[in-house]
Amino acid sequence: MLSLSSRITPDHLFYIRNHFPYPGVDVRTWELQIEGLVDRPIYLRYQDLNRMHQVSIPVTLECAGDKRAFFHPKVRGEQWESGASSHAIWTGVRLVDVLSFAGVQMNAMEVTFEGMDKGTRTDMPGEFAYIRSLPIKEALHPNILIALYMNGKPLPDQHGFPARLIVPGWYGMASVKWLHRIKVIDQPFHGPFQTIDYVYERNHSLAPFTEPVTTIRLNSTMARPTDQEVLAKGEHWLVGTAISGTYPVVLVEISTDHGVTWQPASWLDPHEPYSWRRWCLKWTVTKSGTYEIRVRAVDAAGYAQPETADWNKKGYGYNAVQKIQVYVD
Ligand code: MTE
Ligand code: MO
Repeated sequence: MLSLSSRITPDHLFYIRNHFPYPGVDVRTWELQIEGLVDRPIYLRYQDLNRMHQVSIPVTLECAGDKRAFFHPKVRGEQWESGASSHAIWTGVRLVDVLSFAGVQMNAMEVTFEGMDKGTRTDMPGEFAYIRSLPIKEALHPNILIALYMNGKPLPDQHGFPARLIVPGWYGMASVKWLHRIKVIDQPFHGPFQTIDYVYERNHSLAPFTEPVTTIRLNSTMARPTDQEVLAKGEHWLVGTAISGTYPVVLVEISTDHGVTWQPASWLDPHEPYSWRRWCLKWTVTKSGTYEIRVRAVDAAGYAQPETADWNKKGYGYNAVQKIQVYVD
């Protein structure tokens, strides 16, 4: 959710996405276990982590299902429009520091991250914990955090207290909350949260295929005005955000005439690698009527957002050029 006064989302507006009921964590007995293919399996208490070297990184989280409601044909799942993205400054210990301390062995292939929440699924029998993995190469990236603080305060319960993973640039599912176990393994992990969920699944008749959901796709979102809003004649500020998990976003363009002409928006924030960038454009409208406003972003590699989103069965990664309609009185 965008705040006009700050790049940071106010706590009460930060989106929340959980697969299971809250685990209820007692920090006095909580420990983070590092195990598997490591030379020294370790247990870290909250105080231990707090005594380690901390870094702060601004990171925007976006749910892979953000904007799912805009897919045609419709797909099942939470019918997010564009609210499932928020920005915060995360502070914690670098994952690579903890892994180096434990000593990752040569045959490591992936690292799994387990949350304390668990429950049942409708598509598979049994009880599951929320577990995700990262390839070892990704897991050793210095910007991945075991975050203890969000905007300078201990993580709120709903965002993963006492510790969560923050994987900058990836969709939100990778940032495991209520983290309590990290395990180094020598084979690919096949848990349901990365084999059934969070895969782009396309049923092309000849060659159906799946591909894991990873980094945030280039996207831009209009926050104001909202779709179907009624505006008075005169000056209006069009404002929104743009993001990409890979190449920097370099341009946001707006069209108020069905894509015939485009005008560049101005930036409200400097570029930062893992953060959304707020943009704005003043729009002066003198004639009443119905207007369609389009917004699209372009990244440093020259990619622009697609006209239509890449449809997939579970509705992840929607990033088509946004179109809204407003009425001017
Ligand atoms: N971690 C655990 N343990 N359990 C979860 O259900 N949901 C993931 C991720 N981490 C989840 C989790 C998903 S899908 C998203 S989009 C983000 O958390 C949302 O983080 P937030 O609720 O702090 O915004
Ligand atoms: Mo998500």
